[in-house]
Amino acid sequence: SDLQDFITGLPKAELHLHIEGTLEPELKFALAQRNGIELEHSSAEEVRASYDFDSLSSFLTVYYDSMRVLVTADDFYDLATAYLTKAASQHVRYAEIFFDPQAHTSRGVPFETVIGGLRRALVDARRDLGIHAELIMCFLRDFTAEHAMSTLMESLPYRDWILGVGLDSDERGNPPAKFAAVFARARQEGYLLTMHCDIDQEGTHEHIRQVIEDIRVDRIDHGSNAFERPELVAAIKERGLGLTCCPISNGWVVDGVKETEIVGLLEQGVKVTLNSDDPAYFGGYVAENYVRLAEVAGLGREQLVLLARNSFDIAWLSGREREQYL
Ligand code: ES4
Ligand code: ZN
Repeated sequence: SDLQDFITGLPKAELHLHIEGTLEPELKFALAQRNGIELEHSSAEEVRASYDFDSLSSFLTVYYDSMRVLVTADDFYDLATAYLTKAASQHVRYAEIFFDPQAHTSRGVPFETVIGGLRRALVDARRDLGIHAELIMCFLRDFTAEHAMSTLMESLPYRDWILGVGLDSDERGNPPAKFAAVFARARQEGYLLTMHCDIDQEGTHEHIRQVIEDIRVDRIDHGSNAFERPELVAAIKERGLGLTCCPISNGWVVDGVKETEIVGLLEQGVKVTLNSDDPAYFGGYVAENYVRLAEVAGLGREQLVLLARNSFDIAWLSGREREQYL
C-alpha cells in the first residue's frame, strides 16, 4: 500500500532490537543442523505455528531455549548479518543492537565468541550494505547483580565495541534499584545507560521513577506507562529522555499495542521512537511496527516523519553523524 511504501522509504534508526530475537525459524534450523543439535519441531512452519505468546514469561521461555543453536562465532555472525540485511531493506540507516551475553556465557559459550561474531557482522554490513550498527550489552535482570557486575568486568576488553548497557528479561520482582551499583560502575567506565521498563501492573511507575531519578539513565526502553503520571512525563521531557517503544511486541507480551500511551506521549513532545524488539518471534520488523501503530492510531505522514526523526535525534550517535540524518 501507499502507507507501507511511505514508511519503508523513510530513513530510520532502530534503537530497541534484541539480536537473539531476530532468529528466524529457518536460520534456527540451519544452525541446528550445522551444530548437530536436535530440535523438538520438524519444520520452520511448525516452529512458527507454535509461537502464541500471552505473557512475557511464555515468550522468554521459547526465546532462551532457541539460543541453544547459537554456538560458534559464525553463528552470531550469520544471525546479525541476516538482521542487518533485512533492516537495510527497510531503509534502516543506523541500528543499536542489544545482545544478552549472560544467556550465552551461562551455557558455556564464551563472551569473546559472542561479541567477536557480532562485531564482525557489523563491520562487514557497514562496508557491504551501507548500514551502520553498534552494540548495547544487556544484563539479565532475573540473574543476580553480582553476575551482572562480573559480566560488566568481562566486557571491558571490548569496551570500544560497546556503546552502552541495558537491562532486560523478567522485570517482575527485579526493579532497576537492584542494579544501581552495576550501572554506576558502567557509567564510570564510559558506557551510556538504558533499562527496560514495561511491566503491565503495579510497580511500573516506581520502576520508571527509579530509572530517571536514581539510575539516571540516558534513555528508557518502552517506558510508555509514564503516560499515566504527569510528573513522570514532565521529568522525561525535562531531561530530554527518549523512549524506545515496540508496538507489536506490546501486543503480545503486555496488554495491547499501547497506542493511547505512545501517541499521547508523542503529542506531548516526548521523544518517542518505534522499534521491533524481537521481530522473529513477534512477526514484524521496524517498518511493520510503524504500519501497525499508524493503522491502530490513524497516524498521518507528519507523525510518521516525526517518529523517524526522533529515532536519529535520540540515537547514541556522534554530533556529526546525527546531523547528517536530521
Ligand atoms: C524481551 Cl519483549 C522482552 N522483554 C524483556 N526482555 C526481553 N529480552 C528480549 N525480549
Ligand atoms: Zn526489549
